[in-house]
Amino acid sequence: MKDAGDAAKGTDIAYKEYQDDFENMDPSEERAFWKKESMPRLGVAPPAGRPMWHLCAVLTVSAVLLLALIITVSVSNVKVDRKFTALEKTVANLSASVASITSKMADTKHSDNLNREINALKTSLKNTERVLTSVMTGMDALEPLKRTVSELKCSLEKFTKNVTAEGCCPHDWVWYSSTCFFFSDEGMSWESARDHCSSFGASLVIMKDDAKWNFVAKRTKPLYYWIGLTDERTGEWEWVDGTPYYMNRRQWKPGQPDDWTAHGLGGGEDCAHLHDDGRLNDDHCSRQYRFVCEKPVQAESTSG
Ligand code: MBG
Ligand code: CA
Repeated sequence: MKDAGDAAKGTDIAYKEYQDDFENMDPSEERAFWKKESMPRLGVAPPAGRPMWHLCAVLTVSAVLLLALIITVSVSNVKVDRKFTALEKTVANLSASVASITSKMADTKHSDNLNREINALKTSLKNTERVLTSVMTGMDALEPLKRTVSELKCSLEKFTKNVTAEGCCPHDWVWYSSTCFFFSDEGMSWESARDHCSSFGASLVIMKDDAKWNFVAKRTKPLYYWIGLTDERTGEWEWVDGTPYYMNRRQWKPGQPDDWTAHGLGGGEDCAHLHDDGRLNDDHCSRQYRFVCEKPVQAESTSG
């Protein structure tokens, strides 16, 4: 790019002259135009003082850059195309599995559990199709596509072999970035929520980056959910894994945290929850709010 920039800067005049020359040129001389200036040009005198080599250099550099650009775009398109084709094959295979399971199930007695699994698979497939279509219009769609396909794979694995495969999340948990998330429907105090997450081998969610925050908040809005952030232990805000929280006002509702005491519940407000817009408020830890747990994806056997 630097070379092209420098060359272009130095050839503004030459370029203008080229245009003038082109306008006045005899059409039969078009071929001669591409010859080096030093070469004898039959029938026509070389235009005095016109640096044709300069123009040729610019054109050559431009052509090389354009060629490089075309090659780069083509190569990346081929790569993306291959990935799409692979994804499409995966989805087709999964579709076939679902169809076979569904037809087998038609012969046997349906348990509620199996029916739920089948419906989950069907929904996942529909979502995958939708995401595949949207992939064609934007690369941002790749992350949800990856998630949907791997959730689908996990559901099938669990359904056919009755195990939670490695890299899969338990039923009703959501996979994101090598982590499984649980969004409760039930409300409870912050301490009970923390213990509940522990009983799943998980913890209340810890959100140290924006991507994770956005992922979680997208699913909690506009309801209140406890997260793994408290100042109950030391008076300083800290995550449930004991790491300090660095105050970022943009993550809190205006005027929060305020350790409000006028609620009449005793003490102030020591536990943080996601508010209706995905920002935080500190509240009395005894409030009965929903909660978000997280744990890393891992191999795990299911019973029954
Ligand atoms: C409430 C918060 C509460 C406390 C109070 C102070 C309207 O929001 O939920 O925690 O901060 O405001 O007035
Ligand atoms: Ca508050």
